[in-house]
Amino acid sequence: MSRYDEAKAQYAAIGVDVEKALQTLQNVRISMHCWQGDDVLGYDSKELTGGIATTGNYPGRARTPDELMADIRKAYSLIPGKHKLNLHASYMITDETVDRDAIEPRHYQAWLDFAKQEGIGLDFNPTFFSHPKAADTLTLAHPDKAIRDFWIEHGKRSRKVAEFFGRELGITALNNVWVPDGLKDVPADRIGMRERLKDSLDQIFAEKIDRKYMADAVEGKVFGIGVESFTVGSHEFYTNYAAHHDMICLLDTGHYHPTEVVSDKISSYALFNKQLALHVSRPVRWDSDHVIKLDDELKELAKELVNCKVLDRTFIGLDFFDASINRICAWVVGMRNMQKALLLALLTPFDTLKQAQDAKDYTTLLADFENFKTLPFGDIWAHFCEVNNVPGDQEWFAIVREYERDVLSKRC
Ligand code: RNT
Ligand code: ZN
Repeated sequence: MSRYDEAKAQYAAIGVDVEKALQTLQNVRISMHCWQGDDVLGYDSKELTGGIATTGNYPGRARTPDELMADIRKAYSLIPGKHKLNLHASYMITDETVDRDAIEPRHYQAWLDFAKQEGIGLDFNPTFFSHPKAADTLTLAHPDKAIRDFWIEHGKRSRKVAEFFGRELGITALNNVWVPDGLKDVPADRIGMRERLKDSLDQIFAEKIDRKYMADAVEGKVFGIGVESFTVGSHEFYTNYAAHHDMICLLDTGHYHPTEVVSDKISSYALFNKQLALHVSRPVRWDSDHVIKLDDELKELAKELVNCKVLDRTFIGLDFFDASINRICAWVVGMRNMQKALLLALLTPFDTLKQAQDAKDYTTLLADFENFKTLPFGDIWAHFCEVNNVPGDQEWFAIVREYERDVLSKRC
């Protein structure tokens, strides 16, 4: 008997159908964020602003679209399954000088071609940062109408790019709006700022676009660097905005208070929303955007997605940016960890556990949860890698090192 067959039998003994779990995992597309590859720089700006930051200067950052595409391809070759790529507007590929209020789908044609070649989907994000008109960390809530109008135009055009991707690829593209707007110190007038943000968003979303092609999301947060005291687009602001406009409130796992967890929010969103969207990140003491580890919260998050049965209506995207390590390694570890967390959840016999919970048999619950931890999950995961023709956990890293030696280290 192979290790996989033995492991499968052990899971069958606790009532888990491993084949079914693997089939479900196979169909989950995770959106890999292009911005881990070049430290969130993009192609139309020189520095990262907006209250987010990368730290470290590990060599090998992708400096051009060709380098970024090559690196993304390398990463995909080490990740089981077919996924999505998450693009930011600042990654337009064109010889023209195009300001953000002038972007058009054709400026992203090269990414569409790339997606078709790779058999992946695309997601999109307007870029409301790293731009002279966002230098004061104010965009859609800016007191100056001319600045707001510039960014409103950018927001409208971004939806068109996302729609183009969705239509061309036959895979719905998520268009996620995050703005950095906030203040360093305590505001005198909170509501005025929020009124302006609300009005700007109303203009951006005024045009109806078929949700089959493009889904709108808005992403809130607690604070950013330099805007520590007040964030216009807070969690409450966007929860309410999204609910009133039948759109998605995207939850970024790094955007809450330190003891607040997104895993606990999934069930509530599941009950009241058609679709959910996530930015999976790992906050370390603050919104630090570390690469996601297979830690308790990631497992809990995946557990909720599976038990709430929302996997097929959740846009799962990753959002971390670490410039202190090999960037391909960052992607591969993050993507594989997200998949591992989902697989662990899919291998959990929720029906049995629910029965114990409803019978108030918390003793069984505790024992079961702990005993599941030593089931041969690694053998199932190894099989999943094998059938997807990608290297196993003990093999992929050598390939990243080789690519680092042959390609990345030559980028100086
Ligand atoms: C910032 C948000 C946002 C960005 C990306 C680059 O705090 O998380 O999603 O990280 O759009
Ligand atoms: Zn995010």
